[in-house]
Amino acid sequence: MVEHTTATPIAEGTVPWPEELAREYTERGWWRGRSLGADLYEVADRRPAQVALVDGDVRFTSAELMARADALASRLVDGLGLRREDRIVVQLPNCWQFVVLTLACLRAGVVPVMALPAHRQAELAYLAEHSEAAALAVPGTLRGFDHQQMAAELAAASGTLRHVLVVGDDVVPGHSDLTVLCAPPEDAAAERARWDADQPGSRSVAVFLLSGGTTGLPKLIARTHDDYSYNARQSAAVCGFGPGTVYLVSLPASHNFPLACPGILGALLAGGRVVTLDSPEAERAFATIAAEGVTATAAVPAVAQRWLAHAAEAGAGQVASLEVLQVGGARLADEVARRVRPVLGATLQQVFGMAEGLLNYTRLDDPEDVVCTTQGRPMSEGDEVRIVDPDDRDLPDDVAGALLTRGPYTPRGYYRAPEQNARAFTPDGWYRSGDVVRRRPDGNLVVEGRDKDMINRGGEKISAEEVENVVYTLPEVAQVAAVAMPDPDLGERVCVYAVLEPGAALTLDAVRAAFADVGVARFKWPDRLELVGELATTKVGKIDKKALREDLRVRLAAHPEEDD
Ligand code: OOB
Repeated sequence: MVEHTTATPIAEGTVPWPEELAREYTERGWWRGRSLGADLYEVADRRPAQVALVDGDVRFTSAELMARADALASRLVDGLGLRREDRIVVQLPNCWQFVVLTLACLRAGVVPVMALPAHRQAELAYLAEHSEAAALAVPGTLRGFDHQQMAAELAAASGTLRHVLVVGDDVVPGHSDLTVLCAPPEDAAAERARWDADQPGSRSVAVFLLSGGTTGLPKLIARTHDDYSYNARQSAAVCGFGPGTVYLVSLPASHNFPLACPGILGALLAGGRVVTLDSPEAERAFATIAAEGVTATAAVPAVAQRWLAHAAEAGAGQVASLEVLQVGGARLADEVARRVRPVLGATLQQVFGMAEGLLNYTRLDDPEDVVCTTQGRPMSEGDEVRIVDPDDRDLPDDVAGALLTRGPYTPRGYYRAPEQNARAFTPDGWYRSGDVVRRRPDGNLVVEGRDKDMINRGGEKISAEEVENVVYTLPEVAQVAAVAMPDPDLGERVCVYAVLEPGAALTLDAVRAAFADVGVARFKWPDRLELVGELATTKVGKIDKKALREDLRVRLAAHPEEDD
């Protein structure tokens, strides 16, 4: 049995906005100075009988949803002993329990750490440790993988994890059944009064999001009640969400895009309805859109392409209710963008966003040219954007450069990461996004590429360094570099270049086995291995990834069949 340590207060690891800006953001009404739970109740009180959440046969009105959230908040605190600011790593598929748990955390001031269902031991152990999490929420078994067993092992090895919450049929003794904990309260008014009287502060952390990742391990982004509420509300305004909105969440719900851009929170804060689905697979998504009259949803480009292909084959009759298709997370090709309206009959909205904050949207009434060839413009008057050259000098319109940003929903630093913060943020608080963009004279941004060492595999962000660290665990390997490999479906995949030790041999399967052993999410596993005698370097002796990508382009043209 591991001894449990007391978690560090969150405030010690966060970088707050300067006070004068916080005041300005509040005066301008961007920050409301209250908890997200209060915002949600304000809306729910106006339409308590409105159906707010749908998951298959499960339907909750907004009053029922909030009551369950309050009841769960009390059970987490009274039953499990969680306290304000305790962290809970949430690894759940899209399901109603995810929504109830998230809202319960917002009410009680327990902070969810938004992990992905694809994560495995390596990522979850790190997230639990870095956040000093007291609890972990998992599905029982998902896509043939026993998450409950993994969670039990993680808890046994952790110095902080005291509880495993499970959504599933066979909850093992010692774990808590989250579905049971989500039961309606006996006295909804009393539960509500309790949490109304005891709300988390508006500047306290509402959720921890995961960074897209350029370092060895993902960084945590502390989003406050003030800033995340604004993130969701302003997104909802830009996307025209209202009480008639039926929002389908089929991308992983813990990702910022479907969670709050406007996503689940934006739909609820607009008085609309959320429909959960645990996969964006075209046939099921279309059937759900038809059954529930979905009006808006979010997709990554790879999913949008599959939906277009499905509609081209099966027709778009099932998606007749769909008004807005948001696409973001990775660059959408202009040619694909142009097909969205003719094929699906919905308005395309491009979304260029980041868990770190800044959100750019094309507007629903933008001309076709803007919607199909740009990634939109910042959603808030408070967003500051600079496009700079390598010496941080501002560039004129139409010239591509590095995007820096600050604003009312872009935090000033990662959680407990002073070294990374020194690199990723300027001393005056600008976040270096690592994206290379060009601003058109009309203000819209076009994403031209990036200068960060990340691979964007169909919207899933993979840190090259993290991949390299796993490959380096292999004794056969002397030197390694992970680079993005172009892919028609996913946009990019992972290619690993390796120099082996003298006399050693290595196959792609052996490399992937190492990823399985370490317990790394499958989307990070290399798709291709290139064995070379040496790795090209730059003048200063760093591995020249640009040269490797060019080399890969030539190799792919010559031997495409080696692709796994
Ligand atoms: C979204 O958030 P993250 O944190 O997973 O990834 C952010 C990065 C951006 O810095 C950029 O490199 C890339 O993902 N990205 C795009 C893009 N949207 C995101 N690159 C090109 N075109 C786009 N439309 O991915 C995210 C967060 C909120 C809303 C939407 C996406």
